[in-house]
Amino acid sequence: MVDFTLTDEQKALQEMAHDFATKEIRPVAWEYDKEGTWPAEVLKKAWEVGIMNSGIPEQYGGPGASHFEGILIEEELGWGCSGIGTSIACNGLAAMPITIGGSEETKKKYLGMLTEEPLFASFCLTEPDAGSDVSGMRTTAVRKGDKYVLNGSKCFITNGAYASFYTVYAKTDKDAGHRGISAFVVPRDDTVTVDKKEDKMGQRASNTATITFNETEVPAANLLAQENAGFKLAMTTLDRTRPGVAAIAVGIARAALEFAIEYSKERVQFGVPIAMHQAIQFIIADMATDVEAARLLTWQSASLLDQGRSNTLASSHAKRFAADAAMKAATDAVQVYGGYGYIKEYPVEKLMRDAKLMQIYEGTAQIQRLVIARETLMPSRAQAPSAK
Ligand code: COS
Repeated sequence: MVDFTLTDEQKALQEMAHDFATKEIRPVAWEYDKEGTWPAEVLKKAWEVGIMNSGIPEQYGGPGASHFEGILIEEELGWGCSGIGTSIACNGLAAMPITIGGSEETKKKYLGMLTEEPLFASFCLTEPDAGSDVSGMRTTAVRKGDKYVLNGSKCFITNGAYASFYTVYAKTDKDAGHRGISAFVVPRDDTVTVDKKEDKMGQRASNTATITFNETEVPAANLLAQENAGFKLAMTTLDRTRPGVAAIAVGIARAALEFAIEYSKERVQFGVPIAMHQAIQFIIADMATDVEAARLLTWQSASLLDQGRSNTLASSHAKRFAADAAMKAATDAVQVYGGYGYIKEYPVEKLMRDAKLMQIYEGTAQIQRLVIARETLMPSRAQAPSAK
């Protein structure tokens, strides 16, 4: 039997995350958006209540939440503010390659660091000339004795300016395309520079930086999985984290729907609240269906992971559909608000700016469609790389 009912524990977790989003995120979200303020205080509180690093296994000091529990939290964070939600969820992305490919010692050290105090880590894959085309990266890691030396720049790095360590992808064999990439844990030191903080259209509370590694040395033990297995490690990581991105998008779409419902009941035109007009009802009906459908795809993509099954296709379905649903819902919420929707004094223009990023980061809407097309036409037998 398929049952979409949450257990009492899952409901309690969802309520806790909703309560956090209501009390700690919503009251500051629009102000932080305006100023582009990194939400240090909110992040500290999120760490304290255990909704940051929720997926880190218990043996490394984390709450050990399942993937499904993780997305229940992330939908609420996205509902509160996707910029702040992205900042909270960022450690999960950086930690995932360590969880999958780190040695026991590496996991203890670096996953442990994140759970011992409110520290931040960033996932460094994208480069100025290597976005969707991961294998076009130019950052190099050269083995010298018992060390690797890294050189190169990574851009659009979430929490980059505040991270204590980075999970970095670099070429260990320049001529081997995707088979010449390796992944490393790189602690921040003086050779790591923060070159640029981006001034973004939306999700302005999240920090997005360019990070450069200048002759940065790491012990060979910081290699994740095997040498030249980094591309697959990145893909396996993204399969596991895209359900969380989809959940944040569901949260944005739900917020847009709620604002649109509320406003349509207050705003009177032609002598009745605009919610009485079929033109508005149909917009709201489509938003509501999209929220439900996006959530079900998201739940499925996370549940497959918890069952130990491949979710490459499901996570791309979820990420693509939920991101597009968030963009459409936010745009339609602006439409329901009419002229007021376009004004910063009202809440929905922020949602429209925020939603746009959901169609771009962790794999654009087009990359998701590419994965869906490939997986549908030629189902994959791709294997995740193992730990060292
Ligand atoms: N899990 C495990 N292995 C995978 C995989 C997955 N989900 N997807 C691909 N692979 C493997 C393939 O099986 C292939 O293995 P072999 O070397 O054994 O042949 C290898 O990886 C290369 O795969 P592919 O040929 O599909 O690579 P492409 O260069 O065509 O890239 C896309 C595939 C475009 C899907 C990938 O580069 C991608 O996801 N890009 C977007 C990156 C992204 O999301 N960036 C956002 C920044 S992170 S915030």
